[in-house]
Amino acid sequence: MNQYDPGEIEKKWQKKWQETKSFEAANSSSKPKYYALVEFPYPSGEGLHVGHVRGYTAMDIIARKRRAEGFNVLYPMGWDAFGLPAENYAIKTGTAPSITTKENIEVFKKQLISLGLSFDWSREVNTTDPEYYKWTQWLFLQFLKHDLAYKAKAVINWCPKDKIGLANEEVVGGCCERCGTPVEKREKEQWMLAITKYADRLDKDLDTVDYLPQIKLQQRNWIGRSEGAEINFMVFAGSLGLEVTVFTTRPETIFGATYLVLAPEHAQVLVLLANDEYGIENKEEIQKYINESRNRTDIERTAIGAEKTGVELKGVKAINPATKEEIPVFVADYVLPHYGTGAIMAVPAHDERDFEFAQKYNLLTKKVILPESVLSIFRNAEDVAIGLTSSLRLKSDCWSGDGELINSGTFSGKNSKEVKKEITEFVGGKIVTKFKLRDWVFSRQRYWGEPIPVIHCSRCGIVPVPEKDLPITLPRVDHYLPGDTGESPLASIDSWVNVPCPACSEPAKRETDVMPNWAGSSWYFLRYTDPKNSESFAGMDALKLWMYVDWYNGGMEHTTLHLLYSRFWNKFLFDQGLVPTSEPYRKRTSHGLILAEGGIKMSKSVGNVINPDSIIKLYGADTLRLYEMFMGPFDQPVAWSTESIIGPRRFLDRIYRLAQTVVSSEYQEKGNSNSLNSTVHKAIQKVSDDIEAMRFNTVISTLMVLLNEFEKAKTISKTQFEIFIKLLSPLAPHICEELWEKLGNQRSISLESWPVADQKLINVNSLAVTIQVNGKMRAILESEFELSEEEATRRAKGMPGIAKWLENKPVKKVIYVKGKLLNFVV
Ligand code: ANZ
Ligand code: ZN
Repeated sequence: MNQYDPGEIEKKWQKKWQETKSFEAANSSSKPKYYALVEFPYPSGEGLHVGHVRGYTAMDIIARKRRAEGFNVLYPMGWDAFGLPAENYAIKTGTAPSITTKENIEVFKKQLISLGLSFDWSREVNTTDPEYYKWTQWLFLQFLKHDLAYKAKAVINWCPKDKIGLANEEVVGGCCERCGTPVEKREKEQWMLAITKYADRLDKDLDTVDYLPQIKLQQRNWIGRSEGAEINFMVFAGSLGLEVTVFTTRPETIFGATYLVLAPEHAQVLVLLANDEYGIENKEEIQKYINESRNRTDIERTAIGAEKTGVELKGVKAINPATKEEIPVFVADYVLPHYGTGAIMAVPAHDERDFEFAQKYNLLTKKVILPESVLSIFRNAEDVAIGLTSSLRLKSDCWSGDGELINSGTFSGKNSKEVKKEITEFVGGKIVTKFKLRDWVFSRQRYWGEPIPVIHCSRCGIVPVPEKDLPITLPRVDHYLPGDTGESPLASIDSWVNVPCPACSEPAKRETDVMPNWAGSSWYFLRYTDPKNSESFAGMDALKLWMYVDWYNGGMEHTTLHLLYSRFWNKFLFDQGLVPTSEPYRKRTSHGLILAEGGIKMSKSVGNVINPDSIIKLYGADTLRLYEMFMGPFDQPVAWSTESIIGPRRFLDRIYRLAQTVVSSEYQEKGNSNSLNSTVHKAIQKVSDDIEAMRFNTVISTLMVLLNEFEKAKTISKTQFEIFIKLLSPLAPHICEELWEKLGNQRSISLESWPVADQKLINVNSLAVTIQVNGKMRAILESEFELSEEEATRRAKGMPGIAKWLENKPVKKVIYVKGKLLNFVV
């Protein structure tokens, strides 16, 4: 053996894996299946990013470990290739996006292969391939058929630079997520997908999946379930009356509702302005205000502390249904049109925003809830009532918590939490659930996307393209720039646009909008199960075999976009009987971002982007993989440090050197110490556990410690060294294959089974108590001395691996065999 030469070794094994189809998933197998998924990349002109490498390597480690554990593993890869960069490049250079996309994919694929990622390349998918987007179009037609796709005038976020409508999720801090230009509002006809119809289940079913807590929380907040009440207020304008329905989560505060607010966009505001009979006295002022508020973002409008503005509707009064008192009515843009009912009852004493507004416009603030803390002060007072009234006048701040109701008629004295339903009924309202989630703007007036497969006929209206005519492919165009009025470049291709109506054969026109770049990724995980199927998007047998995805790792930035969208598509397809599971992903994790040196963002303009190719060339792919897994906790952002890469490289050099001694000496299986064996088996346990928990940095440090022990030991056995190589192989697969072969093994290490820790060996040097729950071994408790029953019980209960088995289950009995075994009977 000579020097460690990753360049040579890595190419050799990549070729072998490819030739022997080492990582192809079997469509029929006696092994249990395991579906490991990572987000497929957009093949940009910049090539692979070191951030991709982090997530892909992590799942590669899991996938390789699962294969070794005896699973039939699906770990696929593909291209999410529709999108703006290729189109913007086409606008600049005239090169068709299909051409640049193809070139970029070639580069990306070469890069991924050079990393030794164990993808099943036989299942590669490409969202821009007509054979793929045929099914994206077909799926759209299913939504259309079930009234979940519709066209509507929508005020959308409009990026004046990209000339594109943006979904709410694509607006970051009031600016276009892509180019940073401040977003404007525009009213446009858009295709929408009715994701709100699934809001309830998208929220509730989070209970059934294993996502990181912060991922669940973000989705829950985005969906924004809110339990409250709808209550009608009579409104009198001139001699006429009408009803305004408000949504409130605090119906119990209604006795303190001192004015009513309608969003400027509220339909009834338009009615009031349109008809002179309502006798609005300040129409012009109101109209001016409505126009001004149009360009303020939702966040600017609603943030606590943001300047509140509004205009009173002069000549209009509402009646508070609880107090029967007259209250004024305002339009104010801190009330949003698309949430609740777009109208609120304002309770300035108990709602911060109402309080700010009431202060500014000098409106009545009436307390109806007394916090428990204040209450206790007055409990002992002689005359509680007098005390309360004076305290109310003194205290001017706003209490948004619960407490005892006051000034609330017969409800006074009751606990605010307990009367929501009663008060709602008292004023004739009803209990309702609302969601913040909005329907998904599903069209773009651009070129490089899936054409929406419908035809507009002046007689028949919107006619779906017959399924046999799919795919509707993108025509060649000469100009990629959208029109200034915002229509797609497709609109100018007469030969493509003009078609006979599929229903009546009269001249009709194709829809020229295309789908957003979130379409293809909403179902790609389904296509991987059966990527070549030409009869359907995926066959039920393949879907039943592979779904659902066992583990999905991806970026935190996709939590409220792709992750939510794809759950929605999957649920819809489940309802149609087209997929076997209601949720697509059983487990979801996220990796932290990789930042440039110094902790700033990597960006081309700053010139601090690290190209994985150059690292591979200098140090090897195994080193890059190890480095990225070693940088820091997997879920945390970390800064790149080229200086630190040398550490993992030296580690591999040392392993390579040690292998030489192992290979050249006569192995003495019996000649090595028990203590070294114990260290090896502890490492098996630790590495196995840490890989499952994605603690890759400690996986590597454990292996580093083990290597130190090996180097110190006079003799190590071949078996011990082989275990070490097996443990390292998911992380640094090339060097491990090479050494495995050098040790005289015929079969690829990727076909070997995962080492199992011998619990007896783990416990040699330290005292160890086996912890059981109902007689089943659940953990090993190590200690430096013999534990008393009490101490052992206390420590065991504190172990996460045990706590989860005892959760909500009273312990009936504890059986303790001193220093050996502790069994909880539950
Ligand atoms: C009266 C009230 C009294 C309220 C009180 C709060 C506190 P969440 O929890 O986010 O659902 N609201 C309702 N519709 C609104 C809209 N379209 N735009 C802005 N605000 C709106 O919030 C529900 C509460 O937000 C509702 O309950 C309403 O104010 C306000 F002490 O009604 B509340
Ligand atoms: Zn027709």
